[in-house]
Amino acid sequence: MGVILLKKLQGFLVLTTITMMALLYHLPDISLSSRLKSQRTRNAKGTGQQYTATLTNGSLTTGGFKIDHVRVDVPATKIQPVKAESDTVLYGRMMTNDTSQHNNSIGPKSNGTQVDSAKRRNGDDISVRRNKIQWISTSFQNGTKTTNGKCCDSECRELLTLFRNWPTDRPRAAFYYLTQLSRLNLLIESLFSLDTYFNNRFRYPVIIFHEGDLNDHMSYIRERTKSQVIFQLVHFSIPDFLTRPVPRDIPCISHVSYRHMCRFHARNVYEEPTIMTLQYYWRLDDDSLLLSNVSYDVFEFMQRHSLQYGYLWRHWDSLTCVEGLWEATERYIAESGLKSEFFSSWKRGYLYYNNFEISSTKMWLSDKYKLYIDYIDRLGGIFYNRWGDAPLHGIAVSMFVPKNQTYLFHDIGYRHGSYRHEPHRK
Ligand SMILES: Nc1nc2c(ncn2[C@@H]2O[C@H](COP(=O)(O)OP(=O)(O)O)[C@@H](O)[C@H]2O)c(=O)[nH]1
Ligand SMILES: [Mg+2]
Repeated sequence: MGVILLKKLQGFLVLTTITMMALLYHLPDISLSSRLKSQRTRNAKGTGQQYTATLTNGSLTTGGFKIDHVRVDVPATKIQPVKAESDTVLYGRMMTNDTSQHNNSIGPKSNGTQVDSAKRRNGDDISVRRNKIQWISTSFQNGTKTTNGKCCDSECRELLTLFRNWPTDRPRAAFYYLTQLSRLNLLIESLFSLDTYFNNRFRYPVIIFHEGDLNDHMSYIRERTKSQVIFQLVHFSIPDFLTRPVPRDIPCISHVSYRHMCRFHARNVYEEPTIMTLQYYWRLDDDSLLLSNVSYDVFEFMQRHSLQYGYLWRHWDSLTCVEGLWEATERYIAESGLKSEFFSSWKRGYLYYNNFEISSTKMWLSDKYKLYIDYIDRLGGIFYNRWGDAPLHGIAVSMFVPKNQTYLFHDIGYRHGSYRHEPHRK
């Protein structure tokens, strides 16, 4: 009897040891979560809760180990990673038992750490980046609007599902178009060239932004491309802060709708939940065509070489169209104390021909770009003049991206209107 009891005790001890070892095995998770400290305070008016998550040592790195749990010290809340990738990005879903919404408004902290303002709910998808916790697509279940006034609809959720199952060694990237029904045939042609020369092989999703005029044509488009297409609705309106009426005719010929398009590419696209989930994008217009085979994965190429901005051509814009833009930018630079050698060498009127643009989202989603573009936007020059997305992108890249992280894709054959780029060796 005594022997049996002793054996049982032994068995129990072995089991306990195994459990302890299993717990210890997860130690990296615990140490990771312990770096992510958060404080809970009342906001200034005392009317609500404010949560501040701080990465105490300034960075959140996966350090090569698998992360199973990151806990933000908000009551009953944890972030359940769906996937950990590269060294600084964690992509996951917030799990909480707390069903109330927290409408947070939290600015940058002195150490640069920031939490996006967002309504957080159970099941919200998030990404955690270096120094930044970003609720990328909040309130998925009930259609509540995100901070930019949009919600991640069923199409957008398809993209997130795709990325949840995405191989960890591939960048999270997509193509994007803004288009309209009147150019449907152009779009189909463009997609065909994209499939033929790149995407049948590399299989990145294609996001198509439209104003609702494609609602009845989605299946038609899907039947004509092998790429996975995500449709996203956009609404254009003159921003409320513009007090003067926007003239129809301006010295630089462009319809008001064209100026909406410019504002979309320069600003609003970076508040789109779909774009915010990406590491890289390749923008094309519906009148863009690939002309020949692209034999390598351009997104992996960008990642491997730490590139941020890829282009084909730089040229000049009419200075009439961008009147006031350079002065405004120089004022901004003086006020913000920014220093950039690249910008100093960037000539007035210079731009990237950005109907072809292969870019990391890093800078476009950053606070420094947001602050700059908001400043520019509020001046109204996008509508009163025609401060286009191309000059704005050129300025932003030269201000915020080191020149050696820009790259001319000399080996890609491309056509846009009368512009033609023949692939060539360097
Ligand atoms: N939905 C929508 N798309 C537009 C509008 N204006 C331009 N676009 C799209 O934005 C992209 C750039 O416009 P495009 O006319 O090609 O500009 P350009 O290349 O500067 O001549 C194209 O894919 C257009 O179809 C618009 O008012 N509404
Ligand atoms: Mg075009």
